[in-house]
Amino acid sequence: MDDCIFCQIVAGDIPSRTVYEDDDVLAFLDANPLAPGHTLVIPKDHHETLNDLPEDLGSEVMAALHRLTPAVEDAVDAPASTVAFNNGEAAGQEVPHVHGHIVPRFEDDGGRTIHALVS
Ligand code: D5M
Repeated sequence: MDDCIFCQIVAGDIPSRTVYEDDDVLAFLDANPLAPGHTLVIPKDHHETLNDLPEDLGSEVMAALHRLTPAVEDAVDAPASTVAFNNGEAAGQEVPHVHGHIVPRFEDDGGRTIHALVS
């Protein structure tokens, strides 16, 4: 999709800070982080929401989230993280290309980050 910002990142037309990449999945740092290490995990192919995502590709995204979540936590010394998808515009999804958020969480963050993610 030419006008999709995440497709442009996949194509290398917009810079991003890559965290992980394989044939099907890309992970990069969020440009507007809710916490240090806030990472987005996307399928390289364009699908707007989880509802549109083929099951096998959803499994690839989930496998990447599973591997990356502890690595991101370790990288920023976070004891926990919020892992979530805003799925559809009414749910707060601003970029219409499926993406999972890994938001590192800290003992003293007061739960603010999850409220921002779902607002
Ligand atoms: O989250 C969309 C997220 O995408 C939001 O946290 C900012 C992030 N974003 C937007 N543009 C970029 C670029 N160019 N690089 C990295 N991150 C970006 P949503 O769940 O759709 O509200």
